[in-house]
Amino acid sequence: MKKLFTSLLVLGMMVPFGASAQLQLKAEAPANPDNEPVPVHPVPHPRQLKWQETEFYAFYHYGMNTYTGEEWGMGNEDPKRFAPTAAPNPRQWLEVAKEAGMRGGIAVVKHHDGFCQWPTETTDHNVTKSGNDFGRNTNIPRDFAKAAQELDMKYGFYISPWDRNSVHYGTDKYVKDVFLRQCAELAQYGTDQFEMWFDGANGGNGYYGGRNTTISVDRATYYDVPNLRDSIHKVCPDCVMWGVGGEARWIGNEAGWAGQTNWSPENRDYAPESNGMYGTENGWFWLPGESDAKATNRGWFYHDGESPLTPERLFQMYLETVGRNSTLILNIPPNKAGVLPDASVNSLKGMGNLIRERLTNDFAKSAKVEVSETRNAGAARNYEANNMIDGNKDTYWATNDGTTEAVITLTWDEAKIIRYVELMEYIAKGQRVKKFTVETTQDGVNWTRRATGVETTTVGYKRIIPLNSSTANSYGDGFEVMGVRIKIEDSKACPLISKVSVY
Ligand code: FUL
Repeated sequence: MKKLFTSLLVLGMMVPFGASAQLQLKAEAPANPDNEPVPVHPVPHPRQLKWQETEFYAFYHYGMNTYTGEEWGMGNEDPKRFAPTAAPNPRQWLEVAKEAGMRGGIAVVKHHDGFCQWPTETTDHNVTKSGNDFGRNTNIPRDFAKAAQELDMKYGFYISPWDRNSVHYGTDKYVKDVFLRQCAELAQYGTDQFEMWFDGANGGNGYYGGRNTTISVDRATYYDVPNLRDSIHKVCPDCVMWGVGGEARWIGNEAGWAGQTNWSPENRDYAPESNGMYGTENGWFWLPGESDAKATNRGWFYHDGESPLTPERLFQMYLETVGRNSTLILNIPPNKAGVLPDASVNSLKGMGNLIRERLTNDFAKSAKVEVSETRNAGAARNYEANNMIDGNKDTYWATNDGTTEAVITLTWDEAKIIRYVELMEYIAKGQRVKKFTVETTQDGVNWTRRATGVETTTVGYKRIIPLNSSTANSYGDGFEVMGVRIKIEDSKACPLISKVSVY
C-alpha cells in the first residue's frame, strides 16, 4: 500500500500541471459531445429507474392469517393452523396479475406473526411444522420466484421486520441472527428480486416466545438498515428496499391515490401521512412514491364473504396512481386453497381489459408532432420531437438550456375521438416540469383548454390526464379533435419529454 502511494506521488510530481497543459486537454476532449442537458438533482439510482418502470404490480397477503381470519396475528398461533386445503399455487396468482396488465408481484412470506412460509433455519415457526402435507410441502418464495421467472414477471418479497413470535425480538440477536438472515435466505430463491417490502415496524405488543409483552423499537436505528441494504444489494443489485429500507416512499394512504402534484424528490424526515402523496419539489433524495391498495373490501388477507372492487373503480385507482407518477401495488388475497378466488380473478381481468381498451391505441404515433424549440443535436444524440413517439424510452425531446416554456403540438389529417393524454419525463436526469396545460382543436385554428379540473403541474415518470377532468368517469363520450397542444409553462430546467401519447 505504502509503495503504491509513493509511486502515485512521484508520478504526480512528474506530470506538468501548467495552464497550457490544461488548455490542451480541454481542446482534445470536449466535455459534452452529445450536448446532453445537465441533470437536475436528485436523480434516481439505476435500480430505482428500473423499479419505476415496473409501474403496476400485485401484492399477495397469504399466510397464517388466511387460516385464523386475523389481519395481525399475535405470534402465538399453533403452526398446525396453517393447513391449506390444496397445494398453494403462486403461478396462478401471477398469471392473473399478468392478464390484468401488471408487470410483477410481491408475495408476503412472513407477516407480523412471524410465521415463515419457507423452511428457514432461523425459527421453528415455519411451514415445516404446519398442519398438513399441502402446508409442509409449501415453499412460497421458491414457487413464487420460479413462476415469476417463467412468466417474465418481476418479483419480490414482503418480510415483516416486526416479529411478534420471536423470543429475540428487541435484541441485537434478532436483527443479526433472525431478520438479516431471513432476508439473506430469500436470496437463494432468486437474486433478480426487484423490491423487498418492509412495513413500518416499530414493534408493539406480542407473544415474543411466551413473554406476552410490549416491545417497542426505533425502526430508524434498530434494524441496522445501512448494513442490511448493502448486504442485499451485493446479492440482489436491482432490489429496491421499500419502507424501512428507504429507497422508495409510502404514498401516505392505503386508498389508492397519489397527489396530482407529485414530486419524486423528498426529504428523509418527511411526514408520510401528510406529505407522502406529494413529495417535495426541492427534496434532497430521490424517493419515488409507491401506492399500496386493496382490490378487495375486507382486509389485506383473505376473509370469507369478501368481495372485490369493480373493474371501473380499479381503473380509477390506476389513473390516480400510475397516472400520477406513483407505482401501484394492488393487493389480491389468495384464499384457503392458496389460489385467487374467481370473483377477484374476474374483477382483475376486467381491470386489465379497461387498461387495454382505453390506454393502448395511441394516436400520437400517427400524428404530425411539432415543437416550439428543439435542443441543438450533439455528436451521437438528437433531441427531436419524434423522440417522443418512437417507442424508445432512452430517447427524448428537449429544449435548449434556459428554455423552460415550450409547446408540443400534435395534429392529424382526420378527426380522432380522444379521452386521455399521457406524458413521460426522461427522469434519469431529474424531475423538471412544474406546470403545463392541455388544449384541443377541431379546426386547427381555435384551441380549447381541456382537463380544467385537473392540477396540471408535475409530470414525473408518467402522468395520465383524463381530458374530461374525471378519474371516476374518465371514459365518457370523448372529444372529437384534429389536434392536441401541450404547453409547458414552467419547468425547473429545460424540459426533457421521453413520451407523449394520446388515447
Ligand atoms: C402494513 C401492515 O401492518 C399491514 O398488515 C399490511 O401488511 C400493509 C401492507 O402494511 O404496514
